[in-house]
Amino acid sequence: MSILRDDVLAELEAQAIELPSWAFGNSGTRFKVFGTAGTPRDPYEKIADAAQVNRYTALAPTVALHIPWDKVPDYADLRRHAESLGVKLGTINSNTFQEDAYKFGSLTHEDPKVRRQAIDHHLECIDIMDETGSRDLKIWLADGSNYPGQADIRGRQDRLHESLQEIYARLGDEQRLVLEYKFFEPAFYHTDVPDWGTSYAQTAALGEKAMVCLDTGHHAPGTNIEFIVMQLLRLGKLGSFDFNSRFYADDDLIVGAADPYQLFRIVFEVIRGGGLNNPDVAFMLDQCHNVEDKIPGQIRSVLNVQEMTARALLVDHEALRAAQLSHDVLEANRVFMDAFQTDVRPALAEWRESRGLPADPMRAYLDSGYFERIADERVGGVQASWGA
Ligand code: LRH
Ligand code: MN
Ligand code: MN
Repeated sequence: MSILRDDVLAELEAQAIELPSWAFGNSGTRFKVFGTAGTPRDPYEKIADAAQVNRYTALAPTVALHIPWDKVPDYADLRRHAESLGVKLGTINSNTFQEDAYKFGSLTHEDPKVRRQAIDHHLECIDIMDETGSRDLKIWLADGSNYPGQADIRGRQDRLHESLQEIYARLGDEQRLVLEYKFFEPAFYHTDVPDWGTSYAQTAALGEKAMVCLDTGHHAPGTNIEFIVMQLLRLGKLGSFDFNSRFYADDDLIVGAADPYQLFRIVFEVIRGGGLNNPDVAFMLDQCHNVEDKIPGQIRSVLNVQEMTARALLVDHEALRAAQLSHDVLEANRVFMDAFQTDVRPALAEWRESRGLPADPMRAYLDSGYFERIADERVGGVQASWGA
């Protein structure tokens, strides 16, 4: 008998993790971006690579786009391309952080002309969503300032609200806006949406179709992220995750690589709060593979999430609750740790095979010859990179 009960397997079978198109392009630090063989040259090739991840894991049925990085002349055609490869287009990410006009802000800018440009960009993103069939518009703003006194931080909140209101008004009935927060970078003194409280306040002021996006790499070291997850789920405002892991700042490393226990604790609160396989909560990756191969990096990522979900589903809630009620501190902690320390890998491998999937998706991909083929075929043209 497998250690994974049928109810656990049913949850795992329904699990879906969205991949970021930009994870397949080249990325790096401000010091160097290393090129790699076979790197996609356009959004079509990025989606083809993302489809490989889904093919071997059945965990990644959608791909998020970033505009303008993934700008194409015909989004309906891009959608058909994705669907022909067994995946769908997901969240549309706006981008107001790479144009000179936005040096001092976008949706919060003092100058109405710049705000107009930024709002129009978001309206264009919603037009794209109509064509791609996407539900979510994800907004992350680089807006902020570097020096105390440089900006009217209060006025910027008011302008942010006004700008968001105009964008919100354009959303269709089935569409949503998710507002991502980040405590610093690129601004080093203040950021206009630095924390979940600000994102909550701004989205609550808009209405039900506006939710918070929690990027796991966007908190100060030591932050209890699972507490935020619990609170946002309680408030019905957790719209999506950007999963990644970090050692220092916004490192965008493979989820579960730096602190698997933290990922376990986050997923535990997701389950506790009814967020697992809940259509209101989107699970996305937001990662960059600077030195490792990209498709295997994404395969490892979705498997890490699956593995930690399986472990979190194994927590014996009855025993945990009993220990909590009797204030048996050590027993409660033992029950929790017991699930975390369970090795679910053999049971997951067996279960995959029973569903016609490879027991080891990474091995199956590496043996498939796909990488050798794209390394051969994708010569000429310009490799896609984070930011292009
Ligand atoms: C900002 C961020 C945001 C962007 C992405 C490329 O740090 O997390 O989600 O869209 O990186
Ligand atoms: Mn993010
Ligand atoms: Mn980030």
